[in-house]
Amino acid sequence: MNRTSLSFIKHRFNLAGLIVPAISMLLNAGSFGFARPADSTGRPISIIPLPVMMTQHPGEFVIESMTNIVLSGNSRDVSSTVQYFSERLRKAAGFRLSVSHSKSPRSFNTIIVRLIQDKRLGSEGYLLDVNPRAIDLRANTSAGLFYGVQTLLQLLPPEVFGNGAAGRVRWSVPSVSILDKPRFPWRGMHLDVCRHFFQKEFVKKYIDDIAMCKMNVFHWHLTDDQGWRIEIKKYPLLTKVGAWRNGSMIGPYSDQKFDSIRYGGFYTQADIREIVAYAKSRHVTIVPEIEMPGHSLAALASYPELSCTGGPFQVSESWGVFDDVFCPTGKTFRFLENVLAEVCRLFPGKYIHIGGDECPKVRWKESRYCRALMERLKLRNANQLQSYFVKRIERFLNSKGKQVIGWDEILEGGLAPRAAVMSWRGTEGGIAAAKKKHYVVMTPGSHCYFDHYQGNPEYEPLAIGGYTTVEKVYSYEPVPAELPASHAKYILGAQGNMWTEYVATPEHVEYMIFPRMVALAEVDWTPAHLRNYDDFRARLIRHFSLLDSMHVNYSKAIYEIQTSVSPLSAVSGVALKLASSFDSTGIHYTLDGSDPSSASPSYIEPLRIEKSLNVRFAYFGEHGDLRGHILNQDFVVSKSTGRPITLKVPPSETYPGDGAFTLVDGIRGDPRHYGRNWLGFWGPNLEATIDLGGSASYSSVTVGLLQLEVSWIYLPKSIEIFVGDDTTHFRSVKFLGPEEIAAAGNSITIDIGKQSARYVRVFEQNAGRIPDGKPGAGSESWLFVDEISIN
Ligand code: TNX
Repeated sequence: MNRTSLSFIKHRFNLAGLIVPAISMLLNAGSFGFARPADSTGRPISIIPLPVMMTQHPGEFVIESMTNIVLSGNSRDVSSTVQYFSERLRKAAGFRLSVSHSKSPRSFNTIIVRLIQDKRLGSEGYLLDVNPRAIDLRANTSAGLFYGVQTLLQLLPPEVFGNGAAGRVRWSVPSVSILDKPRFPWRGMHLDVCRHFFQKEFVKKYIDDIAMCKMNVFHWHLTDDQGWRIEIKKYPLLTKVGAWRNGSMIGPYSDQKFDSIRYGGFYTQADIREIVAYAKSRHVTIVPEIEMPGHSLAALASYPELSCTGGPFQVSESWGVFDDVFCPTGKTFRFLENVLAEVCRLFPGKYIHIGGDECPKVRWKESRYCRALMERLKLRNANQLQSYFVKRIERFLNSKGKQVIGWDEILEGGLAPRAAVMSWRGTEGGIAAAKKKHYVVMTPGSHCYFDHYQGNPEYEPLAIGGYTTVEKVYSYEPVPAELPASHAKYILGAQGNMWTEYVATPEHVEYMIFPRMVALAEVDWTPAHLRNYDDFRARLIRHFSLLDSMHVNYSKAIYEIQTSVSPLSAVSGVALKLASSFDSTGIHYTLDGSDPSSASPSYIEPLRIEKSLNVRFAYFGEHGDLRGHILNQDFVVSKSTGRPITLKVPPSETYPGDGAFTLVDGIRGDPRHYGRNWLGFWGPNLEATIDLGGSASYSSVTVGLLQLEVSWIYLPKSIEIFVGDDTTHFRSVKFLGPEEIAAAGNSITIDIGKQSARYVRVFEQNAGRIPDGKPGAGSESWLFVDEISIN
């Protein structure tokens, strides 16, 4: 594992900004706004992604078994789209529509589908007109017709996405006129099938989900350290050896626990052809990714001679970044070219993704061969050697008529002449590439990583870290403000990435991508000035019923209740404020540890917490239905709770909690999530002084403890408690050394004899430099502190 634990924590677990500030967006003055048009049943029209232009007219068209679909024009592509539509209707409604061809179709009880030529629509746009007599769908291309059909389906009752269990439904479509087309040409979703493998059937379902969102690129991450997933005829060991590992990491990375269950799988070339054809029928282009030079342990385990050291290697059971990577020898290039030649034959799309991310240069620097090569090629550093690597592969792929795309590390050491860049470590890489007139796909970790948490980690399945809500995804603007307008055209669009270290099942993948992918779809499709989060959210809630019809396992984190705690004045205790971005009266709570229902008290004002207790709360809809999870917060109230507190040295900006108050807010930190209930000190000692306001008597101090060596977090070397009647004179009442601290569990109660001084000072000595042989050896260690209770 080479990614230092520190940066891992820093980037993945910084939950300090747990409450995402509401984006303020201007409401557009067009036909959309908060008051959305409704159909004759009162059902609001709500299409995601929001179309460019839509006007509603009176009346509706009702599809029934006698409705006729007429194709005007004879394209085979048109009939495949029509088939897609009638097949959906057959499954949902149980009747099959008749399809005929005609140049001048009757305009009664008819759905007319035709190819036209209309400059406004581009290659993916469509026109959809619905009136009580006919539905008229037109586009320049079959892709445009396909997107028109997606819109038509969303105009129908949500049961149209189900498989017939709906009972009696009136298949009505409100009268509308829509002109629509996408903002960006690359509307992507990625799936990592290496960390966990997903069967062919699920890959197809994933492609369906992409298409339903009017997205059009499936980035298929096929090779990595933990598994090689694509059959290559010339190199059978890649799947015989490289597709299997002897175990997998279980639980959080910091646990370093593994099972010993052989795990793996791969797609045969026949599978791949089948999936490529399936994607084509949904107007989705597949971009395969073959990782190089890093993330290549599975290939090296199969063919160790492609490494710098000769191996042997194992397909990795652990997640992370590894030092053993492809060595830039003639043998390696021949191998990669042969592999890529087969890949090019399988995938008809223009782009081949060659990875390029997270490639440590350790082995190259150690290798005599690499040093000599660098000298011969007059390369000044190892980054330039990576650049040489990528350029050489680019030349090969260009010769096969393909374009290279790679993660933003391919910029380091010089970008290959025609390569496109996928910007994941923020947007800087994307901006730099676009300024150089290279095409860019935006996929910054901050907004587009769907392996991050989307709700409060305490209630979510284990994830890699981060915190990316639907609202945050929706707020993403793919064209960076810093980029000169003349270069905006180099931004191809945005893509959501679904890495699967912590995601092992199809249901879990769905949970992570839905509904964030729906938000990203609108970012990619809808003109920026039409986007409005409140309006989107209202449509999203209706979209949930569509996902319900499809039995998609989606997250309801948008209903999550945000909490904040503040001191009570004059007495020990805190006030707990609950907030929902929906009407807060939907929040119901209990204080006795039982689960709330819609009959429990409604939240009206902040709750006064003056003794230790368990508060449970949840959001309930108008019909008393639970939305999201029941949340649960323990409070430990003591004489210090809510009292004024000062710190001699502030905590690190990475773990600032809610400032000093975090130590007296009545909430213990969760040892599995270093979120806002912990303060982290990287190097310094803790010196906290609490003002009890006088007249209190007490005899013990309890502090929390956290030790997690992989994350560089160590217990304090010593703890000393002082008391004082003013803020300048303190006397020591207890000192604890390392043995006593180490013997305690995750908190320690320190007996200090009967005291009544107004001020209590807690001093914790940082453990200092990390010893040799431990992760992060030689660096400062972290001291983590949560609640200080005085009794
Ligand atoms: C970084 S994004 C990686 C992946 C991990 C991902 C987890 C990128 C190009 N590399 O190998 O799966 O973080 O979020």
